[in-house]
Amino acid sequence: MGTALVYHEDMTATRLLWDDPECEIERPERLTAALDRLRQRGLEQRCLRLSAREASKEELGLVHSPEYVSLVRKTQVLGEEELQALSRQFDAIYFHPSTFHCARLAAGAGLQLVDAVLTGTVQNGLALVRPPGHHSQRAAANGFCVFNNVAIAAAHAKQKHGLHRILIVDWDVHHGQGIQYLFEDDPSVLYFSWHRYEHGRFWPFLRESDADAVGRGQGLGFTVNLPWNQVGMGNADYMAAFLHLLLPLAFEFDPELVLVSAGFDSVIGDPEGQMQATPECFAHLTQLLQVLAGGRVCAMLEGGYHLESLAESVCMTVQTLLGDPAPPLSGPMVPCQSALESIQSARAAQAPYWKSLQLQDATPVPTSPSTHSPEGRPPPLLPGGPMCKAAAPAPAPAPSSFLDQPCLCPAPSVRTTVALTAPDTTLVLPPDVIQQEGSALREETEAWARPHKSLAREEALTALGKLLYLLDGMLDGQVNSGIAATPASAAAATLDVAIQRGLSHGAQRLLCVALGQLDRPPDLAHDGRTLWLNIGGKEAAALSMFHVSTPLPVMTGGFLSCILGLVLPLAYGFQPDLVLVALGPGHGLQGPHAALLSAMLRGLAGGRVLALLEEDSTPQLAGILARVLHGEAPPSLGPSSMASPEDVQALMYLRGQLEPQWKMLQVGAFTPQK
Ligand code: Q9C
Ligand code: ZN
Repeated sequence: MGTALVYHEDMTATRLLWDDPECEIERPERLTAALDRLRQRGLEQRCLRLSAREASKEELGLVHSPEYVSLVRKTQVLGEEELQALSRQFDAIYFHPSTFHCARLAAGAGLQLVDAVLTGTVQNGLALVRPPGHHSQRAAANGFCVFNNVAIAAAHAKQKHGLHRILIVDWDVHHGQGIQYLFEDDPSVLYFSWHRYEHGRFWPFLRESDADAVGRGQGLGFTVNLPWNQVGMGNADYMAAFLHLLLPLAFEFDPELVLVSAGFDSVIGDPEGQMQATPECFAHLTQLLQVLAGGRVCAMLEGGYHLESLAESVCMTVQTLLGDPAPPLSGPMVPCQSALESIQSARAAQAPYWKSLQLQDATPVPTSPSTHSPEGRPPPLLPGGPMCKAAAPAPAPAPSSFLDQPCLCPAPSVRTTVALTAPDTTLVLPPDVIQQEGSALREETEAWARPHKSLAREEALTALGKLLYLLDGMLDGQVNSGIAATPASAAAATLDVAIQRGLSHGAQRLLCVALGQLDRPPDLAHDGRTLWLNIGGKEAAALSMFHVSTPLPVMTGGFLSCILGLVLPLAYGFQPDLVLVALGPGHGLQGPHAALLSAMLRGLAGGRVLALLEEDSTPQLAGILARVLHGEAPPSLGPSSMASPEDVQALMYLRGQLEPQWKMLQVGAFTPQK
């Protein structure tokens, strides 16, 4: 359905006119660097370009006081001296004669984006704006922010579009205290922010940025703060925060719209953030958010001061909004101790308000004593303080031995292929999804089938030929993802052949997610090249770190905890370069559940996912999986039920067994119970 890019060149006009080392990083080149890179990559051309309009007085009045709006309006006619004097009345702010115009365009861009998404003109989009917004308050400019663009967009979505549940994800490295203040008693806006905090020693030095600030009144539990107490947080830390904190709450909240305060000062290289996450991580964060709210994601630029990192991360975000698969994450997927402590303390603070966090967190973790000074402003941190990664334990020996770079092929020419046994004319598919005609050579197919009794039948052989042809296309890098079908009686053997074929034709690490009654192939080598995960086993069991089985969760809540708490942490820890997901006999998954699982597995292996269905699956199921693998948003699951005690028990047991090897399973800094 398309991606909007909202921009106006006029927003490059505002700039700092005097000397101020704190403010000089917020400069016009931030926008031009991002836009130039989008053009270079051909991404801008793939978007629906919208020219930003100015927000009206009434629209600004949705969150700001009339007096404050008039004050900012008057800066248009002030001289440099007066601008500087007024700027000094706020923290980390500069005004320019063009500030009012730019800030109205920035807020207007957000409104246009939300309107385009909520009227169905586009699926999602990015507003490239400055000045940023998330620090701005009802009657105050703050931290380079004049009008609160994202907050205005949220208020507008409620007022003009009648929305009841809006999720705001603030991945900027600073706390968007402005957004927090504006919605802290409002249960219709769930505000999540992670931020550099260092126990209160980092700007804006607020007590209410800590994890125990959870909102007030009706809004209790709808403010979620994740303070980072060390610098150097990386991909594993950010992914753990999403999997173990944000996403459980977000699914339970079931938003109708996702707004992203998309600051990129949380990326490696940024002088403000001092974090380590790479630009690719933002492709993954975006992709994870796209499974919410039917994919209605509106991102608006906030901070980001390292031009190279900013430009690259903006490209990663836009590329993912456009539906391209995310590039694999690099580096060991081991969250650091400090990150785990933060995630655990935020989970503990939120647990009273969210059923998805209850039951699971049996062992509370003592957090470090508060270091707030009596004056409220803690002493500044000594330069060269301990870096997070230096303190982190070395990665577990077993996985690190095969943590070589995943093999990266050039972008495939075909994104998704459907290789059903008989081409189905009733399938609803995007125009560029190909229905595959080809099959592997007959002799070759027979050779692969020979060891398997269940593959002797003609129907099974035909299906296998099509699957092998698709798999070869994927391994050769012509095709990115696809679906294939097989007779139910041949599902296990077909999957076995697919695994062997994948491993012998270039896959270094193959993740196999088998749903329903599918036994692990008997001759599968224990060499760590295959991670076998069966969902639908009789009981939770980890025969080895590469052979995991868990019962099929019965309720939506259990299914989500299984994906977020087990499947994805294992998958991201394993870093496969090929993913097979098989819906075998008795998988019992409904379309939306299967779609969600497939959509989330698409974050692995550069989106190289092959889904294997039973031949008698409905065309609806085949269609929905093809569309999701192609990059469309899965349908919302709706309100989630609580996980059953059995589901939670299975998850806790496996976590206890597997946490020592798979560090992404950790949700907190506690020693697992045996
Ligand atoms: N070195 C945004 O990213 N200065 N605003 C902090 C600490 C203020 C950041 C000084 C930073 C404001 C939108
Ligand atoms: Zn920031």
